[in-house]
Amino acid sequence: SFSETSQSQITVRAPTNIALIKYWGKQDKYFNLPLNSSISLTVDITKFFTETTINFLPTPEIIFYLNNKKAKITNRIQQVINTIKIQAEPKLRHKGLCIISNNNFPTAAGMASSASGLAALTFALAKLYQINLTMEELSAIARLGSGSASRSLFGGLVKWEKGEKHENSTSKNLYEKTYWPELRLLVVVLDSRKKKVSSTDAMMRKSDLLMKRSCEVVPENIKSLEFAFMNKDFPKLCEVVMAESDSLHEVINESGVDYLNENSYRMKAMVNFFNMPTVRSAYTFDAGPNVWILIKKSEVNNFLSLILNHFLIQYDKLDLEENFDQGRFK
Ligand code: 2P0
Repeated sequence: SFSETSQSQITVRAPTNIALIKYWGKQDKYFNLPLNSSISLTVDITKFFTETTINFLPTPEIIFYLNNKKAKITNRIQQVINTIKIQAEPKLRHKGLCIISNNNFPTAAGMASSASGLAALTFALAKLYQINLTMEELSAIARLGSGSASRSLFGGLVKWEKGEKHENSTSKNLYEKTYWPELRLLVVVLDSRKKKVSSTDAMMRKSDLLMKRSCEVVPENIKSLEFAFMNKDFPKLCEVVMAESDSLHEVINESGVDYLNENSYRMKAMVNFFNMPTVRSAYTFDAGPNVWILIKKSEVNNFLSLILNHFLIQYDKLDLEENFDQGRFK
């Protein structure tokens, strides 16, 4: 969604997305081409989004504020700006930019802030410089900024085809969100701090397991997920989603990084418990400890009761221990 207040200012909101089939590993670093295709669900734009406002400046500098703090223009952001600017009218190319970007959720904590951020930036720049590109073309440019951003330009279930060059590594919508209206995504924020190892760095660690994942495991999982979606087979969908998340974290762990924390493992155990005897939810983790739960609307309250009870009991215990430490019960 976007609003234009004048020709020299634009405000855009882009939602985040959560990968069910994960992007991990690059075939080309400069163009940010992935090792494998990926599939995601775009999150409701009113819930988790980046809002970006861009103004032209009379002088040629670029000023960037991220979450109310002055931030660095990374090479990747610069690449997005350059790719769009070069297609603009010459009179606009010499102007500077003031970019103000805010996330309404934790930044760089494995909640896909780069996805919504770079999608918003790409769309806003294209509007500001008045260049006419299809959404697929825009998704290729957003990809230069951050791989997962390529998917955030679309709603519903979105597939990013890995492609083999800049022009055909693009995303497209597979199903609108109205196709399966019972689907819900819950997020449990277990740690909102910025992660220690960025996914961009972690995914550069090549291994046999990563190659096996991208060549064999992912293509099979994509087939199963598309089949489950076509048949609206929820248990099957959940099984693929959990297998995908486990496969990703197996590769990540092998490279010496573990993004999950103790509570992430507790959440996995709770989903497994909830899924007995029939599968009715799925966990999925990105490059962070926070868990996303795929579930049907009718089951949301049942699941929330389970986790609230569990964490309340944990919390009670902690509280007692703290009070003991402080000698209050002596
Ligand atoms: C995904 N992730 O498909 C996967 C799953 C994390 C785990 O895309 O280097 O920030 O900017 O292209 O998009 C996170 O990686 O990486 C990511 P870059 P990005 O959503």
